Amino acid sequence: MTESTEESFRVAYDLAVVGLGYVGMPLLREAVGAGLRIVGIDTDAARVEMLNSGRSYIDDISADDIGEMLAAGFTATTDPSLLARSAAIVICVPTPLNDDHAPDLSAVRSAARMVASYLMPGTLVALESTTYPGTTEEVVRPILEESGLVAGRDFSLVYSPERIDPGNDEYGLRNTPKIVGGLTESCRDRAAALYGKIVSKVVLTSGLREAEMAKLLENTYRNVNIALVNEMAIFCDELGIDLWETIEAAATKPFGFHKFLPGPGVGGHCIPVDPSYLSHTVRKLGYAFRLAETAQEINGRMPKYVVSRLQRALNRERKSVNGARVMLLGVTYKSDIADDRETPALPLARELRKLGAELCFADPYVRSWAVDGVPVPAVEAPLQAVGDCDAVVLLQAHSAFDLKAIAQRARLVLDTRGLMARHQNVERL
Ligand code: SAJ
Repeated sequence: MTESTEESFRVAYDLAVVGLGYVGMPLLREAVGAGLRIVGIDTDAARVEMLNSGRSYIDDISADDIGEMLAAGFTATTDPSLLARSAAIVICVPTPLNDDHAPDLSAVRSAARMVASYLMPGTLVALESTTYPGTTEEVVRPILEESGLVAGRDFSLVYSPERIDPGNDEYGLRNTPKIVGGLTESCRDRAAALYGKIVSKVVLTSGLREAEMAKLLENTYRNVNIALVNEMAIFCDELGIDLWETIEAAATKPFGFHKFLPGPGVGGHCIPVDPSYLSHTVRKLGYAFRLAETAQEINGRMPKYVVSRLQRALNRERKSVNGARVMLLGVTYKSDIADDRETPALPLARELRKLGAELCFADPYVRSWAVDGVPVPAVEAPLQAVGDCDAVVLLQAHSAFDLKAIAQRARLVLDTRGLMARHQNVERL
């Protein structure tokens, strides 16, 4: 067989994705929609089984989506050997923080080792996991080159940050510009050709690090600006200034201002995590990324601040937190999604329990919830139950909540989202 025949025989897939989560699955969905031959690899056999039986565990991917993907030839597998038969491999695995709040690249490393075991000449490898500048070249590249192949010569190596916003109905993979940086220009341009089939706009950077840094800038920008309004919420309350109204007024400025709102703390696997990846890199230079670290401290302090505001509100009713029946409305990390990673509801509940509160929660996306292994009673119909509580704390304003009716029936509401009209029983952060 000629080389091209051999190559065409070897290549059964245009795209293999390693990591079938909220990033990998939308990528596969768009790829199969673009007519690409795809395969998904995951180490979690239960996830693989669910996908192959047409079920979804991703907020933004329906069972119908999975069915269409399967009908178009998609399969999920735990067998990494199929990587040897794919022209391109994209790694979409989690990059959390470890217990010391330092970057945890264990999933990236193990995915890279998996890829290296089956890496064939001519393959394009892309990392999409959010990480600190230098990861692709200094961590992933050496692992891949354990295959004996040389990056930039025998295979292409790029970084393209994932920009999936869970629950965002307006912006998805296809209509969000995709940044691509390569080890070499030819690596980059090869990836741009592939991504160009899947997304409407590809944005090229001169190198891997600029692409890695762009994502961290995006999310550190968010974290810092959320911290700004969170810190302002604390002193505006003491100054007797309505910050919510202030922000709405400032947001009328058609340029140079982007609205952020205070809240009970910053959750999710992106915003509270990504800036720490950048701080970690800067500290290698011998000094701190002060703005990012201060923002983390301010945002991390909000759950305790919410407790102090609840204490003050209960005291006005001559009640203490100790023994108070408190309902938490919304325990996920943001409204209208089921993800509860890094949710501020957890430290808040922990603190309230320490003070002796009797907790319950209501969240249409969460059937059962435990804090430090101790279940928190779930309330199916909050409207019927708020009257029996001493206080209700609105944390995530899921659309399913009838906030007006809750405000009318509750004895006391602490609204951390500024969505309820102020009333003698409704206090806003
Ligand atoms: N939050 C506030 N105030 C705000 C905005 C957010 O307290 O003004 C809180 C939320 O309640 C949540 C946390 O911050 O607990 C994160 O919220 P988020 O809206 O940033 O949502 P995420 O974490 O899903 O962030 C994703 C990110 N997407 C990617 O990393 C690809 C982020 O870059 C997006 O900008 C963000 O969605 C978005 O715009 O919704």
